[in-house]
Amino acid sequence: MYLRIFIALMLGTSPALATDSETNTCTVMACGNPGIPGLPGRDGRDGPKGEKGDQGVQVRGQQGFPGKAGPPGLPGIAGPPGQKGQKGEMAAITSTQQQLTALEKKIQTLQADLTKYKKIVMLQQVKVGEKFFVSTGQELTYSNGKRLCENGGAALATPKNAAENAALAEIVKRNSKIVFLGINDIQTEGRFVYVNGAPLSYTNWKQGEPNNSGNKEDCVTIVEDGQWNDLDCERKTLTVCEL
Ligand code: MAN
Ligand code: CA
Repeated sequence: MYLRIFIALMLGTSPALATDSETNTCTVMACGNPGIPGLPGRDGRDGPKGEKGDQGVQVRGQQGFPGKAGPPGLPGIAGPPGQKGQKGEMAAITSTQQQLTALEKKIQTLQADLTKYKKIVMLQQVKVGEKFFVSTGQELTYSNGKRLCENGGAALATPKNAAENAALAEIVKRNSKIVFLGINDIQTEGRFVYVNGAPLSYTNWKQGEPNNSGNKEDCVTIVEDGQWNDLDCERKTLTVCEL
């Protein structure tokens, strides 16, 4: 500045004529001490838009609380029926108790029946040694009685000794009915044999018997006193079998 002023003086030109962006507000003669700074200028215009910045690091946040329950859905189709459940304990006990009571009642009835049948059997049969004489309760001809016994796996009563004869006589007395023995002389008149054809090993004829009365007595009966009498095979007597 001072250099310019000096040059101006030397060239005879007025510094005032010198125009300059820094000096056009004052003249050489007017410049003194600097004045106070002026007010700030107005804001400049906005600059051009900057480039987009880098995407920041994205950190996933924590899961939030569950939302409220939605409205209930429509009912589904009914499934197939399940398997039958087990009986309740009490029901099972009650059922067992009822079955037990029913069984006890049945046993009582059976016991009463058994006692009765035992009496019936005792009255119908007599045991002598290993042999049993059993009454069938039926009055039949010799052949029908024989068949009845044999069909039952037995044979017509055939006492082979005094003890057996006495036992069979007991049944005759109880029933007040004579009984056919498993003895006959059908094959040969006057020759009595067992059903198997063997000759008799024991007899207990009543005095005067066998007399073949009417020439038609080929079978043998035992009467109440245990004695024997030959009789018509077609007569009907109490059928007693032996086992
Ligand atoms: C009498 C006797 C027996 C005979 C019977 C027939 O009792 O003559 O010998 O068997 O009659 O009914
Ligand atoms: Ca006779």
